[in-house]
Amino acid sequence: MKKRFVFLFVLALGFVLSACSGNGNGTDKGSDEGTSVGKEVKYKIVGIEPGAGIMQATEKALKEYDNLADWKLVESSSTAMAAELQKAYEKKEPIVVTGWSPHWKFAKFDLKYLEDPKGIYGEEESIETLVRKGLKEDQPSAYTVLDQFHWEPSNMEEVMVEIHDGAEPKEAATKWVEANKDLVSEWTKGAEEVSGEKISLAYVAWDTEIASANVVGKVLEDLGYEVDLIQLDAGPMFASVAEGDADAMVAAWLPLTHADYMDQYGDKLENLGPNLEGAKTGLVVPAYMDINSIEDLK
Ligand code: PBE
Repeated sequence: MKKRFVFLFVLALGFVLSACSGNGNGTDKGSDEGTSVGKEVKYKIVGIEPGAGIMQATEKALKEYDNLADWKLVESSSTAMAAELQKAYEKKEPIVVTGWSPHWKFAKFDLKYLEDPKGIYGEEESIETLVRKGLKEDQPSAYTVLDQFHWEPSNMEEVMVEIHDGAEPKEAATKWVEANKDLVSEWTKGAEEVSGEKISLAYVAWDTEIASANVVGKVLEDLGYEVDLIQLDAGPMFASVAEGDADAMVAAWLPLTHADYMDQYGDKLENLGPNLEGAKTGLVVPAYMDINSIEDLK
C-alpha cells in the first residue's frame, strides 16, 4: 500500500516538473516530454545575411513545411549566427541555425543537418568561379589561374579553422598557399608572371568565401598582380562581376543556392565551372538535440 502511494507521488512530481521546464532554465531538454523544440527555441531559426541563398531557401521551407507555419527566420550575420551557435553549444541548449559546409563549425562542434524530405535545400552544391566577360583577353594569366583553381572541402576548411582560431584571413591564406605548393602549382600552370597589373575579386563575408577569396588573391599576388578584394553583399557581388566593376568571384553556390542570381546575371558573366564540389546547405542543429528532420521542428 505504502509503496503504491510513493509511486503515485513520484509520478505526480515528475508531471509537475516536466510541465514547468519549458522555459530555458537549464534542465536537460529534448528528453522532457512536456517541452517541444519549438517552445525551447522560441520557434526561431537563427539566420545570416538577408541576401544569402540559404535565407531564401529557408523562407521557402517555412512556407512548405506545415510544421514550420508558426516559425520565423531571424536575420543576422554569419559571424553572429556562429557566435549564437557557440553560446548555445557550450550550455548544451537547443538551437536551430541556417548552416553550410564546408565550415569550421563542423570541426569545432558536433553538429548535424536536419533531413529535408521536401528537398528545399537541394542536394550537393558546387562552388563555381565566375568572371567578367573579356577577362580572358585583358588578363590571360589571371584568367588561367581562375580557370584552374580547384580544391577540396578539406582544403578550404583548413583555412577557415585557422581564421576562426584567430589568424588574419590574409595570414591564414599565405600560410596555406605556402604549405600547399603542389596544388597551387596546378592552378598556376601556364600562367605567366605579370608586373603590377590590377585584378579585383568580389566576395561576401561568409566564412567560406573569406577563405577562398584570400587564397586566390594570394596566388594572384604571388604571380605579380595587385589584387583588390572587394567585400559586398551577395546581390552586388554578382552585379559587380556582371557589370565588369569587379573582375571575378569564386563564390557562386550552384545549382540551387544562387539560382536566382544566376537567372538575373548569368548571361552577362562567364562561368569557369566548379572550384569545389561537395558543398551543402541546410538547417543545422547540435548533435545532442533529439531530432533528425525538419519535420521534427514543432
Ligand atoms: N552560404 C555560404 C551562402 C553561400 C556561401 C551558404 C551562406 C548563401 O547561402 O548564399
